[in-house]
Parts: sequence; C-alpha cells; structure tokens
Amino acid sequence: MSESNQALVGIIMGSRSDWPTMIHASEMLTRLGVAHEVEVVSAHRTPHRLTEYATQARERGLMAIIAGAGGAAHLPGMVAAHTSLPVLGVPVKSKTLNGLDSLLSIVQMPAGIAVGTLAIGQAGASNAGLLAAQIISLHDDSVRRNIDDFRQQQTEKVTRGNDPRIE
Ligand code: RP5
Repeated sequence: MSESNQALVGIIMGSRSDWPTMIHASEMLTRLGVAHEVEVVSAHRTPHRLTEYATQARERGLMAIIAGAGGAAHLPGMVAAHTSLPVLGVPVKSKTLNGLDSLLSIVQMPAGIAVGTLAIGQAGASNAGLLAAQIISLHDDSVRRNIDDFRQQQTEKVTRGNDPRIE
C-alpha cells in the first residue's frame, strides 16, 4: 500500500447494485498497493453529492476517479464535467440490454470532456483499477514495481503450463 493511507483513487458507482462489478476495481487496486476509497454517488439520485464529490476530489488528494454505472450511465461524464482529474468509466452490465446501453452512454462523450471507457462488466472494472494504478505509477515507484510483478506472474501462469488439457 502507498506510504500514507491517503486515498489516491476514488471508486464511485451509481448504486449499491453495482458493487459486485466494481469490487473488481477495488481488488485490483488493493493488489497493486494503491490506497483508494469507495462510495455510492448517483448522478440522478444524489446530484448534489456528485457535484460535491467531483469538485472536491483533487483538493482531497485523489489523482484519478473510477466511475461505474449501468443503464443511462451518465455518472462518469457528469463527474468528468466537474473535475480535470482523469475519469475512467466502467459500463455495468444492465438487466435489459446487457450493458450495451451503459457502454454507449459512457463511451460516446462529445469532444472536450474526456472519459476513458473500459469494457463492460468485471473485465472493465478490473482494468479500470489497473489503469488507475498505472496513472499512479507515473510518480510512485512501489506501485510501478507491483504492476511489473503482476505482469510477470501473469506471464508465468501462461508459460508454466501452456497445454490447456492439463490443470
Ligand atoms: C444506475 O442504475 C446504477 O449505476 C445501476 O447500474 C442502475 C440500476 O440501479 P438500481 O436500480 O439497482 O439501484 O444508476
């Protein structure tokens, strides 16, 4: 974990129901030693909290925000509109359209306000954690080493046994 317990990455999501997806962002950050915070902030149910969270994020010491939402997923775009910190959007898989609605809502930002959009669901959440850690690693050598180790282990897993018939 980074030397102080000051959260460097904020993970927010539109609803508690997004947590089973967003936990994968949190787990990745923990694995890579990045202090982070987790909170439910809804663009439409708690619009004032959203504004407060996004406008205060940089002065509170955050360096990146991961925002996950499903359906009409305007949370990442609205957060990005209120801060110049990098915002990573995770489309949560929805019940009716399998997350295609979430993906299109997040990815189709008009030019001028950027949201880095990840894949739908667990892979996207996990990679959002990884990408946020890579941002932190620009000026944190211990996080950079953790990322290098993680990649090394991933490579070893494949090269150790590359016959898929053997467990
Ligand atoms: C979005 O609506 C949330 O991000 C969630 O993915 C979706 C459904 O929310 P709940 O009805 O489960 O609270 O705002």
